Amino acid sequence: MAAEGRSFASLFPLDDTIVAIATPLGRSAIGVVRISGAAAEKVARTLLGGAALEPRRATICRVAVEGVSGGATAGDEAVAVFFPAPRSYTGEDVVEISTHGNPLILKGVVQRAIAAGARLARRGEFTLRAVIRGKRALVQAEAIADLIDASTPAQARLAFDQLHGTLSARLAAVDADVFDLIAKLEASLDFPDEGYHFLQEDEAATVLTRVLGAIEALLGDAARGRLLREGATVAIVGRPNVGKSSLFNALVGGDRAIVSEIPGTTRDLVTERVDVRGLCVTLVDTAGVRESSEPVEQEGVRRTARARETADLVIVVLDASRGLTGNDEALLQETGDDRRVVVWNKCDVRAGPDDPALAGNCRVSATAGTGMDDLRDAIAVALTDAEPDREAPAIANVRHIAELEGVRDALLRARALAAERAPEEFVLRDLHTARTHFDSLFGARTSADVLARIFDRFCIGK
Ligand SMILES: Nc1nc2c(ncn2[C@@H]2O[C@H](COP(=O)(O)OP(=O)(O)O)[C@@H](O)[C@H]2O)c(=O)[nH]1
Ligand SMILES: [Mg+2]
Repeated sequence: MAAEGRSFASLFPLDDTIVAIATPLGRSAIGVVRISGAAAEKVARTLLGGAALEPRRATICRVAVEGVSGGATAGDEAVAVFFPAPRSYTGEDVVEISTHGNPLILKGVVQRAIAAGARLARRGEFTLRAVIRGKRALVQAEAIADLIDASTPAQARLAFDQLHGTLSARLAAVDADVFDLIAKLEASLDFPDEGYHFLQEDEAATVLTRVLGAIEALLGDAARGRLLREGATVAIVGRPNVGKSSLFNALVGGDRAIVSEIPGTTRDLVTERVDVRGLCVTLVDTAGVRESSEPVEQEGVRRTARARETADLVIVVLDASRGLTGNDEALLQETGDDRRVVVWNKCDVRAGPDDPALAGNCRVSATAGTGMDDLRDAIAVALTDAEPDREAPAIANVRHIAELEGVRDALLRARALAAERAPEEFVLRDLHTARTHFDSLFGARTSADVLARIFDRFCIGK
């Protein structure tokens, strides 16, 4: 890998042995310390009192931890497994030591490993080594970070698809087509008399049209992929007392926001993350929009305006028991250009107006809990412009999208040149540019700085 910014070796040394706690820091039945590198087995033996470790066999042993189980006691019970290279997570020699899941014990084991010659691993360093040793493609490594971060099943599925190479396979097929085309054009260059001899008439343009179709399909689904991966912000807005906080609580499933018959109760923004049909939604309850001379409430109204501007979707709540007021009409007008869902609340008291122009998208009762499923569907559909439960898209990561757009732009130029039968050199230049973008997508030529940023998202021990 060529590093453009800082040198790769200075950022990611590979010749030493690294150690870290692989499980979350906290109390649990079992905690795992992972050691990777040429000296992994030697370091582990030192910790475990010289017990021999057979490859891929769980060995029961004891590990003494200073201040906890040293000296007179024989040490905590542990189970160690040795995975010799290359059949391990990193592709290097790896030893995993499971102990009781107490942070003092786990930190003690790491300390002893360091004393025995290992170095504390940096964030994502195990997975980075897996990429460098050829155990994983870069997009798969990124998927591992996504999988760990996922908080809805749909997010996990998206990461899983990527991890299992669905995306890599689709991209590799496109890359292979481009590579074939390059080979044929280069061959034509080496035998100039033949002109486009190695390509049929219009073959380059035909291949490029097919390839561009595949890329456009991937990019077309990217907005939805990003939404799935990164989630969306949804702001609940409306006049005071229409039941915004009640609706917020009903969607969150708890008494998170204060509900009161006194208008102007909610003054600050209250946010909560909820799973709406697999989408990770950050729901924002806002202060009621009204004129007020009270400074705190005025600030609340200002924050509401800001929340509305930054939200991906607004839920405009109307009070069915009161019907439409002048303030409601103003709010409907203001949010007319926003992505929105209009909700008639308090339909347990009175069904909203019959006028179809005022019907709104949803009728609910926040306190009785009716209509909430329809509301969740409406939110998901409004956010995705589609049925929420469609097959998960393959591309979702901003970095991947940007590289793929680079590929598309270069191929569009190449196709235009090929169509007018420009000299091979010109077409080739754009095809090579496309492959440069593919290379950085796959990690074959990703700069050290980009790698540092990608792996910084990982937890230590991964
Ligand atoms: N009957 C009925 N009352 C509701 C409903 N939703 C909210 N309320 C009542 O309306 C009042 C204002 O509710 P709140 O959620 O604080 O409104 P906000 O000011 O818009 O946040 C409270 O007394 C709620 O109990 C509903 O669906 N039906
Ligand atoms: Mg409120």
